[in-house]
Amino acid sequence: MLLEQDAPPLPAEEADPAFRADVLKGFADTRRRAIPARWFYDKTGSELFEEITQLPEYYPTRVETALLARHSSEVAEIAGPGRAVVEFGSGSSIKTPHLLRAVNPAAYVPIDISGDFLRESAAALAADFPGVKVEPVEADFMHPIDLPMSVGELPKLGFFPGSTIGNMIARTSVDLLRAMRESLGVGSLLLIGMDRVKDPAILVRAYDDAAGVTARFNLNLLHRINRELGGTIPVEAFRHRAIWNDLYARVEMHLEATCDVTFGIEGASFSMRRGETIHTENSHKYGQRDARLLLRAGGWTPLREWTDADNMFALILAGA
Ligand code: AVJ
Repeated sequence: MLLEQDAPPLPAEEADPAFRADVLKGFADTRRRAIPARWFYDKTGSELFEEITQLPEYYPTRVETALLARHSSEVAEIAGPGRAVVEFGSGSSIKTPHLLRAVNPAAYVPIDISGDFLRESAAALAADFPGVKVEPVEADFMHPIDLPMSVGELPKLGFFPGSTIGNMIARTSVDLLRAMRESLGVGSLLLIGMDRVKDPAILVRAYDDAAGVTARFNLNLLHRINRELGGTIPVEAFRHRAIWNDLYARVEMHLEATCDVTFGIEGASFSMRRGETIHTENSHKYGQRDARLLLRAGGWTPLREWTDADNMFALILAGA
């Protein structure tokens, strides 16, 4: 059982200034309160996300891992030997061994914003793949990245699994794809996972599971604000909501006030009426043609794609 009670707040100087800025700005816009999804992933949030990936309703991780196990050898045939595999937002790198085993790259460059996680999983992979030079880079992959000198000459295979691109609105996704093209260079490949548009009932269940794990994941953001920013948010006055927004083809997660509430965050006071929400995440879904168009808009040419029998999830290989 994970503990999410509010531990004593961190002294203000230890709080991440970017977190503070996003939260204060997010609560101040009373027309549309929103906090970027990246702030879900403190230690508890990362553990809860791992739990989400095991849920019966949350199909993306299972389906994508099966697709990788099944089709990595075809990726390897196209990529050829001696590439540098560059993984964006590697996190725990759980899906990577399938790809590395098949592609047998010269180097593996995991990029992640969270250094601790990054070094741990990089060390584990280095031990399992002694022939592969592992060069972790601690960086925010939303910006173009200078890759380590040692992989400069190698042709690249970018790897962006997990439908992470789904968290971004279209304009940001295109910016990211273009930044990746710049980081990896002409002649590189990109293997990307995207979640498909499907029956909204299946989608909503994947983000509102019966065991309530996703609800805890969402509500943990409020605990985190209380912990790290000295907030006084009454977390029990909020409930998790997952809705399908058909116009934008995305699942949205919100935190809804179940009664009128007033609370403080770092000296500022905020009020919400019952029924008002904080928008905490978008998870965009892509049809086959949507996915191809998005890639081309970002400067990538779709080369091959693989999907499961039920067309739940797609792995797409594109070239720059
Ligand atoms: C990690 C962004 C791919 O959108 O499916 C899972 C995050 N949020 N359940 C997703 C998430 C709630 C996940 N991504």
